[in-house]
Amino acid sequence: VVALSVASVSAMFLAGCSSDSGSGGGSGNIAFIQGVSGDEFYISMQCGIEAAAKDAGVTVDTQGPVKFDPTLQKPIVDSVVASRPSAILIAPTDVAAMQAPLAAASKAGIKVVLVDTTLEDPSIAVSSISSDNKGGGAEAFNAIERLSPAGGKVLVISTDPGVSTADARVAGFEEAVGANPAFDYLGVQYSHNDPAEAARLVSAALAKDPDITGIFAANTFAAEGTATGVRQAGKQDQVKIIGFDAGPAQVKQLREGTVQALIAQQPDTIGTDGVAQAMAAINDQPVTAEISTGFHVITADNIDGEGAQYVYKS
Ligand code: T6T
Repeated sequence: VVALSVASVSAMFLAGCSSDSGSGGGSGNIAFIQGVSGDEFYISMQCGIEAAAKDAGVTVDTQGPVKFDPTLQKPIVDSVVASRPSAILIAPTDVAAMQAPLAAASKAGIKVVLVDTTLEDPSIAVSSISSDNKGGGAEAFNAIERLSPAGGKVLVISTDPGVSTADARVAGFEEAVGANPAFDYLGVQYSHNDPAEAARLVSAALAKDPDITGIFAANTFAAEGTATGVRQAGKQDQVKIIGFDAGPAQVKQLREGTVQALIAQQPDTIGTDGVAQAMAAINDQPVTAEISTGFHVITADNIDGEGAQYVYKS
């Protein structure tokens, strides 16, 4: 067993993971490739992965591109594949662009486990683990419906097309909003995972349609920027915001009352499940092709109770 790399030890320390699990004395090494580095969702997932890897007695090395961008993630995959780990846990940044690099990993005999996002053809992976993204998107609309039963104009701020998770959340929202004629759906706009761009899009949307009643923001960065845009327009009492994810800054916006609900994922569970599937594949044991880890709704009413456990680590 190769010693735990300095990079992953310091990352574990920085991430503030609480892990006192023991070593199971297994063999193998796992590479975790994040969708983007510095994102609390993937930091929390890294905590789950490192704890589970420690239990299994295998090493883990974590890397991520500085932007959620396949042109930056592909070279990381290529160099990791060249280093021949036993398994790669990865959140592909694009359903199409990451297909060939990961097919090459699988062809090289590396067990690929998709964590969070997926591919156009996930059959190259031994297992795919994600939240119920479509269900979470539908729940976001249900929350807006409960907060504004009279209906009105609603907008979606997403990241980029081709990100499977965000696309599924948008699809779930669109299906739900389409079933309620009291709502006027203004469509989806893409913020490229940049909070400043999300804030700009929201400002422009509110200038065009000053009577927007609800906005669904499909991930952390979209949600942070959406809240900023609404606050800058002074419309926080009028516009209900539902954000996907539960990073600390998002929770602050929830507590301040700018955001009404967060659809939280369980990134640590996705990570531990990912390691379990990788270990099963490495040891020629049965794997589960698809695992859903659901979602949880956090509001001001439960953030100090059962909602608190779903807040991401930073
Ligand atoms: O929403 C998560 C993740 O599920 C998605 O695939 C990309 O964005 C996040 O990492 C949040 O920033």
